Amino acid sequence: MKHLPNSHRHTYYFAGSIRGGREDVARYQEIIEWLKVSGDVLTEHVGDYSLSLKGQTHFDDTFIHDRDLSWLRQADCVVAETTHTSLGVGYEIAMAATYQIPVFALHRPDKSSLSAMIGGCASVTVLEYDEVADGLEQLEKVMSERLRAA
Ligand code: 6K6
Repeated sequence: MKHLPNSHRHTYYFAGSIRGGREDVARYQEIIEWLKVSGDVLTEHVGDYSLSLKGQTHFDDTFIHDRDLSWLRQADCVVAETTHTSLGVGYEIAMAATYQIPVFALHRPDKSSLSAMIGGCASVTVLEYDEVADGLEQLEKVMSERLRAA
């Protein structure tokens, strides 16, 4: 698979379900690894198998919320995997829209229906896919059109 040109490294914020359920973590990890070729992923832990639903965390929720929002503000774009519904991911998408940061939402329509509040949001480009390779191909195309090199 091709990747975005390496002339400019982007800063990505990846969003995927944590307390909403970890069933898609392998998929998140694949997407994150692909993003890391062309940029820095601020939220690599979202694809970490050891970050389990009930797992211990060193940080309280206020710290997580404030740190994640400060990362979000630094990102060139948000890449979200929205198939597994998550309040946190929905909130991150809404905040990205508020900060006018583009959001690319990878969604598997045969597994779940995307909320109209995400699908209908002007900041969100929805990429419907099934196999990860197909999703990443669409992502590459849309990111090279939408993210300008610095
Ligand atoms: C760890 C183990 C159980 O809960 C945690 C919380 N730790 C988090 N650490 C970092 N980011 C988080 C955490 N919880 C939520 N987020 C952010 O919200 C991530 O960036 C995800 O994209 C999103 C997931 O939200 P939920 O509602 O599914 O947890």
